[in-house]
Amino acid sequence: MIEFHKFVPQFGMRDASPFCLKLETYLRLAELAHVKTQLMDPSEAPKQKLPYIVDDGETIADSALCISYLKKKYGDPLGEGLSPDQKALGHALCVMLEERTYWVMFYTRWMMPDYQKIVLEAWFGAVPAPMRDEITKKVIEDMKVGLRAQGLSRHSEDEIFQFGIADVRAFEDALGDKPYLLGDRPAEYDATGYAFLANFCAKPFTSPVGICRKLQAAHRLYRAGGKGRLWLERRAKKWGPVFRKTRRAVKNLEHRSIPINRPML
Ligand SMILES: N[C@@H](CCC(=O)N[C@@H](CS)C(=O)NCC(=O)O)C(=O)O
Repeated sequence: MIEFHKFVPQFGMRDASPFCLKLETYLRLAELAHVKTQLMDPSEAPKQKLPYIVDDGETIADSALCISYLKKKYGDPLGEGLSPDQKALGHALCVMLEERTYWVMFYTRWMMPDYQKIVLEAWFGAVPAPMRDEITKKVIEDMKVGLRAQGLSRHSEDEIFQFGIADVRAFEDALGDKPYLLGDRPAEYDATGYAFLANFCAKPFTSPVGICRKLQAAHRLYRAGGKGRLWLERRAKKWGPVFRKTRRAVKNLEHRSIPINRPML
């Protein structure tokens, strides 16, 4: 049996990590039986990141490497009938979401003060006070170094959101009004698409990217097309007031400088 190591459910989602939600969605779409181990701390993971799987004594870390292993070992039912150019499109869009758009999400959650408070409370709230302050300070400092090395934090917040909106629009345009990225049947790329769209639309986090009307429409389309194979994420009611407050703040930002409903870049 495949052992799937992921984070605990958070913020009304099965996983607030888009990479874990991607792999969980893939396992479900490919109908691969698995058992879940839900963790708070990825430091014991083979690459100190989640997700990873253990199968027949073999450990594979990284969602893309896991999917590639699973396809080799159990077959590729989601890839049947796809042409090389369809696969190339799916691959390129997923790499965009994972390697660039992800950082916009990361910035929103960990660098915007209102959300930073929420994620720190969710992940480190149980740690005793003096130690908690020390740990969270170090975590945020390390993240800042990471974001600077990656390059995103060298831009203004408006520019960061412009990148995010351009990315999700590219994905939405490719999705069009089809139920899945490449047509009527889900492909592996829909696991990534769904995981990122769900995470961008999730409460309490929002940003000009998350409230982009087209993004929400694409997410709705996925949920409808999924007919239970992809999930309708639960609404996290308790975050309502924070969501409303930050949504107002984001709307002001939108009016100030981000032409959300007009072509950008
Ligand atoms: N490329 C990896 C990315 C995994 C990843 O970045 N996971 C994050 C959560 S979204 C993580 O475990 N971070 C913990 C850390 O960096 O300490 C994959 O596809 O699995």
